[in-house]
Amino acid sequence: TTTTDHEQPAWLADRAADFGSAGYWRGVPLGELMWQWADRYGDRTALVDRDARLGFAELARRADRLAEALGAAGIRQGDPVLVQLPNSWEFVAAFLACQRIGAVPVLALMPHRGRELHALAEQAGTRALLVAERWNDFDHQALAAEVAGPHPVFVLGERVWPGHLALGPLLADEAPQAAAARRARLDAHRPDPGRIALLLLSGGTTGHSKLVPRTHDDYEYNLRRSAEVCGFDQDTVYLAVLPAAHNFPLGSPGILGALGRGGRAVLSPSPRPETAFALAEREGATVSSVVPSIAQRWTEAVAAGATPPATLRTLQIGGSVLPPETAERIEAVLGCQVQQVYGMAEGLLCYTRPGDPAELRTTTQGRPISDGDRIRLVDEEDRPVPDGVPGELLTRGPYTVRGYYGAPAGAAAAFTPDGWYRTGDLVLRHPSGNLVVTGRIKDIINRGGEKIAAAELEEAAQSLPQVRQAAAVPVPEPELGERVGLAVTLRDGASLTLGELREAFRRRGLAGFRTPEHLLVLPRLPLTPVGKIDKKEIRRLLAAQTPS
Ligand code: J2J
Repeated sequence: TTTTDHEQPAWLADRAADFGSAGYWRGVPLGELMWQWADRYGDRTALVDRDARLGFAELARRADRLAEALGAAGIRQGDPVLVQLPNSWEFVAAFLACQRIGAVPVLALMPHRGRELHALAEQAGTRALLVAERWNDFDHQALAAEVAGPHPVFVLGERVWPGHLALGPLLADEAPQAAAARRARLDAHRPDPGRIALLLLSGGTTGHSKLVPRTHDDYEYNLRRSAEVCGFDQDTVYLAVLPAAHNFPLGSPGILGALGRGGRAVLSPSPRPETAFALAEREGATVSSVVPSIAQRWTEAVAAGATPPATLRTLQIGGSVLPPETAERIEAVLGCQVQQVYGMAEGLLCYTRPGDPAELRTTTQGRPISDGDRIRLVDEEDRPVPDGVPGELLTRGPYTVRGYYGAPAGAAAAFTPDGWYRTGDLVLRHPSGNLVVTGRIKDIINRGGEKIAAAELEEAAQSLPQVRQAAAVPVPEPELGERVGLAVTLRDGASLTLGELREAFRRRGLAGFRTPEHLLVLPRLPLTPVGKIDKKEIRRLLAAQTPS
């Protein structure tokens, strides 16, 4: 079955039957949640960004104003809205504005280019775009104009084109009376909390990128329970250095989890140690979340003489493998506790707990947040593996999806017929009950936590006139964990250098981080005994050619 924008997948009803009445869900749409925070925390600081400091009530008033403007532009409940904004208070306000009217933000990353945005817009059926005018020397407004078709484009920045809408004025604060009237008008159109609240980009599965439909109910539970498990409270100062479009900094517990507890979020435009440390120091950040490659960069900066932020108590690390020795070194050098996070946009979140002994913090990836989370570790035939043996992790639970949005080709393979999500991760159960991620079976490249589907790169490569066959594989590397490698066979008489390949990918509108960094030209691709492309052998060949 195909899900169109205003339809809700059938599995939502099944899951509601399982979890809706069991006390996990509260029936609170995220936009209403924002006002609950505002009523509770008032003028306390919610967000810090550059020189701006926004209180909880102010944030809600500003978001409401944009919410009404989105409505005036024709955006209705269930309408997907493509959001491509950098870490900023405007990102959070725009996200919450969407939530107020039940519009569904589709969270794109800043490095995404034409190829990715067109695909997202088409897959989701987006009805509007919210973008930055420029970012890192790229003209996002021009790209948005290309992608938008007849739909409105909202632009954050100074030089807004005629025909586009300026986001800045639509996020302006206003007098309490006008705000109260607007709040009442918006309350009258409360979105259904059982419906889709946001579409996250899946990094999870083999094949093409997919959109993960998270509902108000499941995401609110995800935030609330994560914040509880991580001990977030009113004194929490969360430093957001990963792109807020990712599930980890957005809601695990991240920005929204900190706000939900009356804490605050400090938005860093970059994870660079110079930028992040200075902000952390200025704002007294107590916790941040990063991928292992950033944690390592921070550690190296301190080892080279930088002063680590004195107030930082916890560094949450997830998104890709963190070797135990690295975890130990991070704790020793940065002087904070490592909290490992094994999570996924599809749902399931595991954290080591603040009280876990050092050995569990450094050698395991934690345990699930919910007693409603179900986990099976299985072999190739979906039979349970013995304890201590790695198996593929299958999961279902109160905040884990049972299908993708729009049922793209191949999406069904990621779920069992009875709705368990196949993570594609190999995991074993540590004697403590915590989980250890030992590897994966899905065909992706995990480049410093950014997931890249091999199939998409192969398709892009095979569309080049020089290329006959292509296979994308990870090339292991100490800095990012993995980089993008591509092995190709060429058409008769053709030649191809890495530089030409990268330029061709750029011209086809692929994000820089998805562009191959290693190229191997072969007379033929190695095959397994059953005649499939032997990616293991290709990985070996590429690693052998790459000095590390
Ligand atoms: C090894 N692999 C990991 C870990 C994720 C919190 C934290 C991370 C993500 C995330 C997230 C890993 N060790 N600690 O959404 O809210 C790999 C697994 C997993 C995939 C999910 C969150 N933590 N991974 O990384 O949707 O392969 O979510 O299935 O981007 O990342 O990727 P993604």
